[in-house]
Amino acid sequence: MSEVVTYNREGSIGVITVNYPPVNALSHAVRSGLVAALEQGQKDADAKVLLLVCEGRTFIAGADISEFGKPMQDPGLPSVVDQYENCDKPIVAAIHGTALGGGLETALGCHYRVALSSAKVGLPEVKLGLLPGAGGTQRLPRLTGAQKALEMITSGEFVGAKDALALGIVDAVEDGNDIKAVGLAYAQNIADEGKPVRRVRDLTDKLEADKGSEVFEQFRAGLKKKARGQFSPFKCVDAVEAAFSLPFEDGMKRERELFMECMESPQRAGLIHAFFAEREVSKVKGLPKETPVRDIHKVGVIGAGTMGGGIAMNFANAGIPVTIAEVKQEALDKGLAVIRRNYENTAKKGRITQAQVEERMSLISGTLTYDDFSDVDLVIEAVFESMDLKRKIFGQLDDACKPGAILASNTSTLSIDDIAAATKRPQDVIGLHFFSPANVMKLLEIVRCEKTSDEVKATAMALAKKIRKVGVMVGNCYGFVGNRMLHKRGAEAMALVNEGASPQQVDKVLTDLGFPMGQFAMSDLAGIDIGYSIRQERRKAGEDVPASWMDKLAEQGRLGQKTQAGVYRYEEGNRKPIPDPEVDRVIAEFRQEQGIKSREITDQEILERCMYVMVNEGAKILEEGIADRSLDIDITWIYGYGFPAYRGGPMFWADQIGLDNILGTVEQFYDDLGGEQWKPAGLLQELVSEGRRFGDL
Ligand code: 3H9
Repeated sequence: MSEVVTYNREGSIGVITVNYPPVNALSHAVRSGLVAALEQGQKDADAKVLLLVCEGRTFIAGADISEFGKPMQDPGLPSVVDQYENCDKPIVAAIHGTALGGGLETALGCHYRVALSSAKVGLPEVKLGLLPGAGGTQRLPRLTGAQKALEMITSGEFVGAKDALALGIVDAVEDGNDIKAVGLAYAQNIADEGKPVRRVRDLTDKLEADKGSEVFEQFRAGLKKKARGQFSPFKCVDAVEAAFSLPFEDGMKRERELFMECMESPQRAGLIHAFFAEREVSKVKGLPKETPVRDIHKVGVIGAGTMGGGIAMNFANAGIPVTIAEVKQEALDKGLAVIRRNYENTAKKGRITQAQVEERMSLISGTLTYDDFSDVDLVIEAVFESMDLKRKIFGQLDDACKPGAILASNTSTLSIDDIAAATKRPQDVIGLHFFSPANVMKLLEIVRCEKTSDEVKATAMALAKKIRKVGVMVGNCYGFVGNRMLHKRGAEAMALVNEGASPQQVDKVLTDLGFPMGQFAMSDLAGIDIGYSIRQERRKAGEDVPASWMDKLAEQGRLGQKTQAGVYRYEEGNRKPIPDPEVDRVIAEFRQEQGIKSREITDQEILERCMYVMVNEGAKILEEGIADRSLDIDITWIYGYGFPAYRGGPMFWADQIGLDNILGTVEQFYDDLGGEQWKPAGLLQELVSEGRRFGDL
């Protein structure tokens, strides 16, 4: 008897129960158990109707992702689902939590579906570089028609129980928490009414209605923009289309072929790495799971600029009151007005209601004095990058805030240890580095100081979750993980332009790789003054930061999108970067001043110089213990800078390219170009000599 799937009878209902924590994933043991329990149910003469129900927090959340990439053991899921569908006794699936991927496909193989109103269903395989491979692409459209099936399968988004009912995915929705009781009552009803088996595969009316529809071409065209560079979304459309053009059995065969193509694609490997990495980053090395966390009931933010405002919105969105401090009333009013406008815009798009706009705004207040921070549990400073200013502020906060309040800085480059030293509570100081736009980007880089207490670290990690961010714990150094690598890439991008490339050529290589925007479009978004003031700070600190044509742009007031001119120019109300001959002129003038003779630069050189410099720096970051694992770097880049998740992050990508290839090129650049950034990282050399990869660390 399987331990993870059991069979027992309650009255005339044969109950098949899956109990495989944490999410009842369809591992080999669960698949075998499902088949064995079904056989028992079929043989059990007293069972009139069968009920499939799960223990724990959720219905089956999908295939066991950790088995992908390894040889599949029989029974395969499509066969399990077929056996359920072919059963001659009616089977009811009772859904709570989430029925996802193979989980929903199993439920679709059952003859009736009842769900708790809190449940959600979805086919998120596309987010793993796959498509539903156990009949989901063939059965779902038979219930919902083409449009909705395509929406769900190509986006991977979940649908709430009530919507699922309206779409015909489930047959009934019940309030309450006791899924077994709900399932038993529903199954009893089926038994009492003598309802027959009802196989989704046999439904044809929705198929007839959408046969020959243009919706498939429309989806393909839409995906060319939305899913640029991705493999599986297009295969999802092909598979769903097969449901409309082929008989069920042939459609299933087509689904399998397309599923295997996805399974073998490197994008599947990248996305699955990203899935597990996202969960691993929450487990911080050396920070016990049971570390106590402090309650965060009220938050203060210093600075009502773009960053401060965006940070404040995260807390209001999570229902946490937040007070923003500014120096002048005018700046405060302006900042609060921008926040309101952002919420109003979201409401206009229908993503929140007007009542939610008011509710969130009511949680945000403004002040001109830190005296109002006497009762906050956490303050996040988000003023511009000046060490003198930040140290002054932290000294004042130390006096104004109650003991135990956490003092955090949103600095993107400066030493948190130096900031902490301006207080008498360095154990309560931490870096909370948000990414622009702070209310949108999912990454929160959490920077531990030398003296940050475990409790404060654990509180920051828990807080990230609460405000729906992915928190990555990193060590303190210039730029931490993300910006330290970004600045190396930025310097290289700038050097490539000095040598002869155009900003748009550099950006195109990066967007072709899958970044949503290139280095220079990103500078325009963040504001050219930010990089400029960082360079000026470093120059002030005595570092040798070379002059650049970007300094000239900043000095001319071309600050990026906010002034409608930066490295590119922008039209009113449009964020699309447009190449500007004026910038070409500034670059040409700069080359002339520096005595640089420009040369033709290939896209391959741009790719290698922009990306390998990051990988080499990432290796140094690992060597120094600034990041604990290469997956921390991968997640930082996926969620902070839009690194294409289907390439798994820069370090995973490097493993795919081959570290020996990368080291060879890095060594070549070190010889040809020189510079500390090209000095091969010891760790990279070590891994190559041992034939290992970052993923093996
Ligand atoms: C599929 O079904 C293919 C089929 O069409 C065809 C087959 C032929 N497998 O996220 P959490 C682990 S593809 C293995 O922190 P939450 C997860 O790693 C699959 N493990 O919890 C974590 O482990 P740990 C389609 C899984 O409450 C723990 O469970 N399904 C799986 O925030 C808790 O996860 C999906 O893509 C899995 N399928 O969210 C669903 N799922 O504690 C993917 C989770 O050791 N899963 N784990 O770190 C999810 O979206 C979320 O996990 C879920 C729960 C919403 C279920």
